[in-house]
Amino acid sequence: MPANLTPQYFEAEKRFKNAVTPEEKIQALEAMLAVMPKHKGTDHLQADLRRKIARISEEAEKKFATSRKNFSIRKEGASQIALVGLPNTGKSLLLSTLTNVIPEIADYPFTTKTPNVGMMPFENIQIQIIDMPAINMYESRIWANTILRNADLLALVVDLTENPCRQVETILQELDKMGIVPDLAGAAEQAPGTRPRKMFVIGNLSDIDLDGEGYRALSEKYGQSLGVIEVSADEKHNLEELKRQIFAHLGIIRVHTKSPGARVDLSDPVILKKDSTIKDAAEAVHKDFAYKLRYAVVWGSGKFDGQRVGPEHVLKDNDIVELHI
Ligand SMILES: Nc1nc2c(ncn2[C@@H]2O[C@H](COP(=O)(O)OP(=O)(O)OP(=O)(O)O)[C@@H](O)[C@H]2O)c(=O)[nH]1
Ligand SMILES: [Mg+2]
Repeated sequence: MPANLTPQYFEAEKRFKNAVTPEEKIQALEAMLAVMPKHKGTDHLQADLRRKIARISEEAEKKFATSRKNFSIRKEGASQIALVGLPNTGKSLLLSTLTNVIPEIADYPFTTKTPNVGMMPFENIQIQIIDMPAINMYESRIWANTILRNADLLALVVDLTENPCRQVETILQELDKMGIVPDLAGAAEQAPGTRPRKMFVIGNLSDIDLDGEGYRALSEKYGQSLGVIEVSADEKHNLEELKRQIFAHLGIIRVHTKSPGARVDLSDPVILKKDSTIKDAAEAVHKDFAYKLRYAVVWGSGKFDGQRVGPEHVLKDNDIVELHI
């Protein structure tokens, strides 16, 4: 099938060839992707462009890392989530209310120039939160490309009073340019070269979405596919529920392992993917444990507490597991 590329595509390609800085190159490649007709005939070309964008970002990141700047943020705690959105939607205020970090917060757009990072306590774990510069901020492209491709969960933060559905669309378009697409259960196969990521929508400023119109529109359009929650960072409305939903979207479980006869420490669980087994838990404790394991005793997901189970037993959140080797 012919690709049928347009004159705009070739213009962007020319800009790419003349580009000097990684930012210019990435922007030109993103423009090529954006104007390219999307059909089977361009699948390979799309994948190729996305790979180039990823490669240039990674190279730039490496170069900066060896000088002084590091564009990736090392994961800490149980999971890493990034707050993504247009300017002035309250990302930085949300970070400061959910963690003990105090970033710059202001009523003018593009306040955040580089990511802010904090740890959010949730029950017996800590979740790392990254407050990103606005997604349409050209200077933060490399940050976005690096961090958003690797975060465990992207929270799309929108202002409920400013056409929130269109904001989600714009964010999804910007992410798509980086090859990042929503990881939807049961979705048709993803385009080649894309990076599926878990995402959900935070509708912020609910304190001024007085008739709830913004939230209603958002839920109707994205409630089923991505999931939507309304909050007010300013009035601290619905933040406890937000924490629970973040945990649920992460798709992780906490498992408390112990050796026979020892007491269980509930404050330091092993973090595993949902539907992990006893074998996975043993492996997470120590590489050798998985094949040395004879059996385990489980409290929580067993038929009864203290049930003896085999390595294939599927665990639930907050299970206590005694590993017998
Ligand atoms: N009424 C109200 N105002 C809010 C809420 N959340 C944030 N704001 C205000 O909105 C403005 C922008 O907040 P920021 O947290 O700086 O927004 P941001 O998304 O980080 O903005 P950028 O860094 O520019 O992308 C500030 O004046 C905040 O006080 C909210 O829930 N309700
Ligand atoms: Mg900010």
